[in-house]
Amino acid sequence: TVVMLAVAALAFAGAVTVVANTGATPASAAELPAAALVEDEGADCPVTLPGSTPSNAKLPDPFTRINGTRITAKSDWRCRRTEIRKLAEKTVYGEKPGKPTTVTGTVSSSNLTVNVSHNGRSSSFSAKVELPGGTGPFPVVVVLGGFGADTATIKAAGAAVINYDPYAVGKEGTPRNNKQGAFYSIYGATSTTGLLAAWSWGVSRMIDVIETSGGTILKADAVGVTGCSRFGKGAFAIGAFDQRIALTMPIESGSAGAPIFRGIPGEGAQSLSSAYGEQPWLGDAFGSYTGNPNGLPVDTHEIVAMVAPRGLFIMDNPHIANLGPKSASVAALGGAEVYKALGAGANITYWSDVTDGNHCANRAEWKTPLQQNIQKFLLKTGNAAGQIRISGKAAGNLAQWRDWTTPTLSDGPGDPTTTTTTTTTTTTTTTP
Ligand code: MCU
Repeated sequence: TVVMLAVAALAFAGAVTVVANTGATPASAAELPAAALVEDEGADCPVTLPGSTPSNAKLPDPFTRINGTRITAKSDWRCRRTEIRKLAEKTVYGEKPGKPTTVTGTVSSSNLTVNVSHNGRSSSFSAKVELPGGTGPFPVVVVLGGFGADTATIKAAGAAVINYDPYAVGKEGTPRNNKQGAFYSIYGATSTTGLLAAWSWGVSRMIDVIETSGGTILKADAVGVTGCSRFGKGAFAIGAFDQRIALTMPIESGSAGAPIFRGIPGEGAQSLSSAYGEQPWLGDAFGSYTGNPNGLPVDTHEIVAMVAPRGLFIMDNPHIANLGPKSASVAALGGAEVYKALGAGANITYWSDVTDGNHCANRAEWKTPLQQNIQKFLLKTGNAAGQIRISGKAAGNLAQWRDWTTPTLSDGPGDPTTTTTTTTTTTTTTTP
């Protein structure tokens, strides 16, 4: 079934653009794409990064490979996504290393511990666990920081909460050449990887522990992540960089979060140099792009696309231009094109249609979509379609930002570079 409602784009300020997403709506919850079983499904994809990329004032085409060819099949997305991941690591976030040699830990009804060792170095961190009512094992939402996320609604919906202190893994307030925290104890204080990728690595290691914990308390295949503001930047990167995460829910993330880098200067959001300089959230390599976002080979619509086809619920505040809500809406609309091409248009929600202008306020408007997203992607009891609800106060226009079209991707085998399956059947008939 394809749901296609008309776009009500009203021209006066304060209008809300509501789009019922157009991707094929799965007929039943059983057809929903599950989160992947591994952190990176494209780990084996060969990627040769270009030495340089031409300047581009528009958003890079998510469907065009580094070698200039366009993907034609849904199955081609796996390795195209890996290209985007590698480009994003190289220019935006810094490298997020895979699973270390040893990861051990424990899960109890009140606490989760992680011990990591790699190349002769080791580190540990822990996080408080809160269970909802009822009997486990429970889906779980990793909540970064202590504010902005509606943990009461999350628990009422039936999911557990892990209170993750990202600073234990990547501290703020340190200079770039002396980064601290459990990540940097392993990879070094001069690692060029930024805090968002380090926080991301921390969540991946918590999922490693949940996977090996016996599965009686928390479910490793029903993990969500959320956080507001700087922790919204974190939630966004965390969901993009681990395909085991079933539901990604950044809130009011601002510059270095959802907003397209290319739109930030024009919108008057927190400048790229301010966000880069305030904390080492982004990788050190981003320093070359703060005055030249057009030089980036990726933009955040492709970070949205890295989450596809998994559940994504981006919450934003249209009342604070410093957060770049227009630019965030463009990222959502651009990334939604990849969701649609994958037949998962109903799995993304962008919602900036809210009244309270306070940053990280607890908002009545988000309670129902929050519950619906938890039911759909974590509990697997619901199947509500995603929604694009962009406040007319901060509505970006994707058409202005792209010069590419969205392909119809086939369900069949992809290009030979990504799929090589040859079946030869020989039938021998012997006549007696
Ligand atoms: C929106 O996130 C950040 C913002 O980028 C910073 O400039 C400001 O200092 O803090 C915001 C935040 O995390 O607020 C809680």
